[in-house]
Amino acid sequence: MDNIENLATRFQERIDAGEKIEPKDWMPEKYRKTHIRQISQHAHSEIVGMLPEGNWITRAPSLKRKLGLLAKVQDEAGHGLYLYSAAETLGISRDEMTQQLLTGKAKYSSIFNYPTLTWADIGAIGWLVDGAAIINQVMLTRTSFGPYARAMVRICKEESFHQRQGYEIMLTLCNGTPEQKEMAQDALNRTWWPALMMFGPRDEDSPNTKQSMAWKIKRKTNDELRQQFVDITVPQAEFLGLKMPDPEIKWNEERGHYDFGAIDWDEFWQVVKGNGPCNKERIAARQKAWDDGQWVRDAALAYSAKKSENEEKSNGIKAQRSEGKIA
Ligand code: BYC
Repeated sequence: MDNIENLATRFQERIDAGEKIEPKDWMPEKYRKTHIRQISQHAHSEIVGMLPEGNWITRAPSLKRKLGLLAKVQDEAGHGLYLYSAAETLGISRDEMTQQLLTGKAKYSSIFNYPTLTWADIGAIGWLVDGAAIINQVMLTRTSFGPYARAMVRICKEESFHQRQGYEIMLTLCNGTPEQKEMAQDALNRTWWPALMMFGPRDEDSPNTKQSMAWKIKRKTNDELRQQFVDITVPQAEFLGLKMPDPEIKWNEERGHYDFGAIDWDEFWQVVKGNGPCNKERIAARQKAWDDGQWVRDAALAYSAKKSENEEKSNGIKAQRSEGKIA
């Protein structure tokens, strides 16, 4: 009989060898809990993330833009559903995860607690928010838990369409009237710092990174991914002819990276704790969706109870027939 220590050693050997861990494999309790936390929070982010963008579906400036945005928002719903399913393989139900979101026990990405004030915000979200998400999620296609890694492959393909549609909106605005360009600049100014915060706290303030790196849940640290995002995005802003809202951004030849200014970590933690500009509105919207969906859940449960009752009845009749009790 294997003791816990042997199992844990064997588990780490599998991780080190690059094997995927599957739901029925033995895993340390903390590995399971970390995944439930991260995957469910990721799922909540996808679902809550539909709200700021959904706000613009009826006001998109053309049919083409409306179709693109509708498709994107529907994709986010799909991402949330794959991720909830991946978390369910670890022994938590969808209802429990939803309750954790509604009661504030589970977080969702800080970025979705900011408002979308103009159409340019839809461009900035696609370009910067999906751009940041891809950098984080490409890493997660190589995460050690099989269902999470596999969900990420498809999600990344869709995110890359989202990023391009956002960048194309920005490009159109930047090639438009001076007012349109100003709108794009304003959206960049407001989205830039919150997008950098998406990667989480600095490595030295990140309590989960060390263990998550050892278990290959994370393959890169928060700061590494943030730097990668800055390096990719600054030239894209230059191509748009926009000014980065950070006077300290400068190419550092020695490091081979862009240097950038200090992030306002007080703002980040305030938003994470529920005090951002839209936290209350977002949770109220999710609570309303949950309450409005009660009749659907009731109907589905009633249908399933009736179906199993009918099946039991028909199995009973079949059994009596085979025993010759009835014709
Ligand atoms: N916002 O030790 P750390 C999308 C929390 S959606 C809020 O570094 P970890 C999209 C963190 O949870 C994409 N909370 O944590 C959708 C932890 O608290 P708990 C969303 C944050 O987990 C619609 C504490 O701070 N992507 O693309 O090692 C439309 C300490 O942090 C944030 C994902 O969810 C934050 N930004 O690393 C458009 C990716 N950052 O849980 C687009 C999956 C940190 O201990 N998640 N916290 O109470 C991850 O990769 C990691 O969980 C993180 C944080 C890098 C986010």
